[in-house]
Amino acid sequence: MKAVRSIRTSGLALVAALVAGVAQANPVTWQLNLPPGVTDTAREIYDLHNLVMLICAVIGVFVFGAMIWSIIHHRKSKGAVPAQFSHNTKAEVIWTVIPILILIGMTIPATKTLFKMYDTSDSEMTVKVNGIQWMWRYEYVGEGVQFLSRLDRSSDRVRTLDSGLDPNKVVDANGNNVYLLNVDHPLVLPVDTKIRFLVTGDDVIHSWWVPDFGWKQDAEPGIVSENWTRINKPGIYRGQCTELCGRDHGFMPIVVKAVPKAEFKIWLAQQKAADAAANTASVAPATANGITSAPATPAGTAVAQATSAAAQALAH
Ligand SMILES: [Cu+2]
Repeated sequence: MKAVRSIRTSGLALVAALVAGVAQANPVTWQLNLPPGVTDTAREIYDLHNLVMLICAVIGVFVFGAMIWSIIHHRKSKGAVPAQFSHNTKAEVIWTVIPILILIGMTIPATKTLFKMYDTSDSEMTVKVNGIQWMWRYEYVGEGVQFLSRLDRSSDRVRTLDSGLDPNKVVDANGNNVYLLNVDHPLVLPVDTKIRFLVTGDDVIHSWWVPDFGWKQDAEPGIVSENWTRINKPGIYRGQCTELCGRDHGFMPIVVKAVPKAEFKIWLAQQKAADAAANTASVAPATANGITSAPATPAGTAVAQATSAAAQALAH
């Protein structure tokens, strides 16, 4: 009885995990299916996968069903005698034509999705992604904003050889383990915006992959590859470099923070102001005693000004 109850409990836990897998954007323990993702592309791939899986399952049931039925009903002990013919043109035409039709049937929706995935026209903004051993550089093309995104310090300290620190203790505010998952500067993107990506590499081949977006793109030195995404809901989406790119390949995670459009505008303005303030500070002439003569615009003030300007622009 106890065993039955424990089986039932673990069964329920598995079902709960599977349902959670459908509802949650990021991978969960015991997730068996693809993530449905947060972009139309990802959703289409998910639906295609389910469709093809269903077709495969029906074919599997039919083929194995016919086989098992034949084995049982036409066995030697029942007096079955095998047919002696070696060729049957009609049968061969049927079992060649039917699979071809099934394959063509699957190709049509798959090709439609592929065409859509490669169509970067009418993009509203462009982000350049540059893979570097072992971090990412993101540039908001035309905005003058760019930064490096690398493994966060808490994971970096733990992963250092002989650190003696416990990876299980790298947790976020909710107690979830985020070892090797967080970065210092996530890529911030607006939702409901067609974003074009230009992906390239600085040194060796890397690959930029966020499963919830539904695609991955190799980042190759000397080649700029295009891709695009339109994120449907705000959230934190994680990914990894998926090309074995050297010693620290496993230590260059990707974090995308998708925010509402208005919030993104404010964030971008803050970045510009902070960059401008940093530039002003760095070019300010120094006096003989090493103290800057003209105080640079304090970064905080510049950020506040830009934020209120952006907020005003949004209010109109
Ligand atoms: Cu890499």
